[in-house]
Amino acid sequence: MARAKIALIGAGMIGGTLAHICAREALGDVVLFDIAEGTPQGKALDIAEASAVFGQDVSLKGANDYADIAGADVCIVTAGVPRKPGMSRDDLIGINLKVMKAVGEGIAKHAPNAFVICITNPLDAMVWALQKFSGLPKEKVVGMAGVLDSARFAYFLAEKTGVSVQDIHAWTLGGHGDDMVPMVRHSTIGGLPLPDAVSAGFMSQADLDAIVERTRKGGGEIVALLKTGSAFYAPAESAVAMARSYLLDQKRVLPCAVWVSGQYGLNDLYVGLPALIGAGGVEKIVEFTTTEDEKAMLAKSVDSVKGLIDACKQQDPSLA
Ligand code: A3D
Repeated sequence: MARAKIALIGAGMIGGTLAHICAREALGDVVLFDIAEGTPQGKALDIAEASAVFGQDVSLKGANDYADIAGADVCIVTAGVPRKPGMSRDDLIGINLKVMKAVGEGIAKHAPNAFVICITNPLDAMVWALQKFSGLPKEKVVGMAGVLDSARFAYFLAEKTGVSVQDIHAWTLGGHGDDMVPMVRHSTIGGLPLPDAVSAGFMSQADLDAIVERTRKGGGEIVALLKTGSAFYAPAESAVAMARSYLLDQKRVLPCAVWVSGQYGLNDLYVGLPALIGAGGVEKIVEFTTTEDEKAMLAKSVDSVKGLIDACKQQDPSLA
């Protein structure tokens, strides 16, 4: 059987890391696409040479022409610019919206059957715009943010409690901004919901509150340390988890930015919710029970997403 074809649109820090992970685990043949000449070719060749050491027979190609992504099964989009210190994700709209238009048209023309994972920020607005520009089915266009935000939440919990990351299940819903919603009641340590884990002495309430706050600001913490860009290892791992679930029909339930049509009382936008990802793309959105507090936090986060979408519509009237 032919290997899957994975097109990585954007060959920067996340794109290169994605290519390396996909090749190492032979998830598929990889095409790295970028407007910068030489960068995708150089990274593809470097990883192809590494394949003789890690021992996988996948093909890697660098490209500056959309024709090279033809027939891709998965497209992962990181094209655009990342944050620099002092910038919010929202500051990126002007540049990245234009990039989404070019990328959406390229995917529509050459890989219309692909499962598309957007990573470009501001995520919830860019995935919305990418779906509009590409015209691909909404269940085949998703955004990666929740897996990353939830991974940060899980890691901080593991670090504080000393429990293996494998036995921590953390959920972060809503938009990918500082008002994202870490779901404390639905996240578990060894099966214990976090409030019960506090009662059982795994950590104090103050520790848990600090972790929730650190999770919300997790992206900014890395930007401040790196100074020249944003996180790339954990974002790449997170997107590969989503691509793998689609390609292998694993039907994992992962927090992703998905199109809502009534779930959680929301309509007509992309927002981070638990989604079952299988061969059909987003096959189901899982609805958690929510308290009044959780509903209010989600509503606040959704308001921020709506604000970003309005800003996109103002910048590009064809989206209105
Ligand atoms: P970077 O290393 O700058 O790579 C971006 C690449 O996009 C560069 O190689 C550019 O040449 C390329 N590019 C620019 N315009 C185009 C175009 N029109 N077509 C094709 N390629 C183009 O950035 P990065 O890889 O660190 O980050 C990429 C994006 O992901 C940024 O928008 C980040 O803000 C975003 N990001 C999102 C998350 C989420 O959790 C959602 C996390 C981390 C980064």
